[in-house]
Amino acid sequence: MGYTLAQKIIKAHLVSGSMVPGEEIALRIDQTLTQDATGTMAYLEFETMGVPRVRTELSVAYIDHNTLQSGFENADDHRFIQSMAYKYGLRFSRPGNGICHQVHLERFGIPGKTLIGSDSHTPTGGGIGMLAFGAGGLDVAVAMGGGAYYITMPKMIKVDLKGRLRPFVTAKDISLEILRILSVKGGVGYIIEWGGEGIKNLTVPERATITNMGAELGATTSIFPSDEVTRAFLEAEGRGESWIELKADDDAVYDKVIEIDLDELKPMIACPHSPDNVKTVESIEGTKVDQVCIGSCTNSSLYDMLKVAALLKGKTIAPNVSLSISPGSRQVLTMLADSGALSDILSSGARVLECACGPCIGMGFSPNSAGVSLRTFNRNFEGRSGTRDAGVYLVSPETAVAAALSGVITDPMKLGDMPSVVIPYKYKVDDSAILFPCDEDKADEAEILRGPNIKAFPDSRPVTDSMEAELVLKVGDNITTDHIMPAGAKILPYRSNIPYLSKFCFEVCDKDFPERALKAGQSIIVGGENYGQGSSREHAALVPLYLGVRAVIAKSFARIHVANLINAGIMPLTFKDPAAYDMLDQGDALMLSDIYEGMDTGSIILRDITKGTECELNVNFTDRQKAILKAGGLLKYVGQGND
Ligand code: MIC
Ligand code: SF4
Repeated sequence: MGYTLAQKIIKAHLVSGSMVPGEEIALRIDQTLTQDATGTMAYLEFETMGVPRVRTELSVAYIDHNTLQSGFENADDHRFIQSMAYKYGLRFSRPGNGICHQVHLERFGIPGKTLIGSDSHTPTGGGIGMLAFGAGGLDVAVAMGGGAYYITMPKMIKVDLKGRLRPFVTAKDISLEILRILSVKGGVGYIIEWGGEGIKNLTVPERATITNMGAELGATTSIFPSDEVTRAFLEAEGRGESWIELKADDDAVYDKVIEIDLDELKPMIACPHSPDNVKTVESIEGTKVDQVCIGSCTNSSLYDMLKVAALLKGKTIAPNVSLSISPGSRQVLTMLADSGALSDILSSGARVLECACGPCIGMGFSPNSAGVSLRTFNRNFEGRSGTRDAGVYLVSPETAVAAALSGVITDPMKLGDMPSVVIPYKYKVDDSAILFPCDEDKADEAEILRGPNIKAFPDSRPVTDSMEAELVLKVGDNITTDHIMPAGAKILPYRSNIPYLSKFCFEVCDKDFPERALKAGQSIIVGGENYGQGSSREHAALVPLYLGVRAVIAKSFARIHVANLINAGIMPLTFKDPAAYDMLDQGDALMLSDIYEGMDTGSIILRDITKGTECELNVNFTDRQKAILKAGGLLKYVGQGND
């Protein structure tokens, strides 16, 4: 039996474990990336581990999330990360150089290599055949130190693309279609491999849009083969020597195969407040639009921007619409400027923002109250835009332009003929905003610059054999990390200050939660399906830890969040019978006993002391995870000399 493409890369990087779905495997990691919103914490953790230099083939620290600098906090954190990169052997991508995933694809990604990044959209690298995973900062810190990355061996889905996209139907519509089919939890436990005749006509930036949004499916990662299209992209970036051919064996076996006929696909739109709330654009045409944002790591490539410029050329946006454009990288922006496309964008009335995440993570450009915002981004969770009652819709750049011009949601197929857009044969390569580290023999003298915004991270505690705790918060299905630990311009600068951040924990669901949790001392959270979906931010575990949360009991969890909980020493547990969820109420006193025995048998009894009832919980931990929980989190576990 042959191997799928992902299985081949896993096999080549396997450090321990067997490649049986559901088993724990450890992978050797070739490259890492961090961004600043998760990076400060990751580098503090790396520092604690006492490793003198990074041990990967390549590690890059990007600054792209917190670039507003509305106070000293961001600037201090940038300097901290820059000084860490210099001392410990990382490349440093300066603020303004672009969004980590876009820049990594352009300048560093290599087919067949493994990459982990402290950002959930790291699978963007799958667009050039990398096996790239989003991970918590601590897992990235461990990988930088040369440690393996532990995951559950995923099952394999193949998506077979047939036919060819029609004009105005795009890679983003393929992403939205697969979200419609599978939902935001449909990819959990799977790697998604894209193949079929239809991929031949998809450029690398289009493929990267698709692998990027695999994160929204909850997939472990997504990947395309490395073929002639990949070779052309790498050659255009002046990196043709990095290319190798990679594909699945002809007799590879997949657990699921999904077919999408590109000829039949229509422009799609994800409606508020979930990326899988997908409809055809034509079905909601006419809805008035207040704001349109084009950019983010999903749709900010040169190809996307050139299409946008061509569609805007000679036209003016509707008076009721505010349009923002954030090119994904300095390379994209420079080439837009050189080709004259930038002036087509500017003359339409668009506002050009920095090459950064910007509005995608609520760093500015929040919609007006109850506003309708169409965004080419990947997430439309409630409140993420910075405006609680805004309705955010996710669309392709083409659909975004159609709405910006007409002022209402409009099927882009009505824009007339699609102007032809040619991607240049060579990209303009300018790495002047990527700084090199110091030589290894100078590292001792290199100083780490720390600002007052950096506070100690919370002390985790070993899981005890029994515990009594209050059910301090009960929430429903699909709780995102944006619910647990919101981002946005007001809070994001405090990513290295857990005590301050804690004031905003679960703000979207329940403003009183932090105070109640602190009062309870030791507490448990109860959630529904897919708890912790979305971002890789380990703050969604570290902040609850600071507030005294010792366990989260849910119907099911998202992959990265469950790892972050364990790394923080918080037990993720699931209901044996999901109906037990209904019997628990906020405020109940709960009791877990014989936890250690339960870790071995796979189940423990939860007693509701208030109600005098009981239910059974699943305890699914590998031996390593049990040891991490008993040690009081991954940092302590590693500190004890373990891998
Ligand atoms: C996001 O898109 O939610 C983020 C901001 O990029 C996060 C990382 C973070 O919270 O810093 C992610 O996707 O992991
Ligand atoms: Fe940045 Fe948005 Fe991409 Fe997250 S999803 S990395 S915030 S652009």
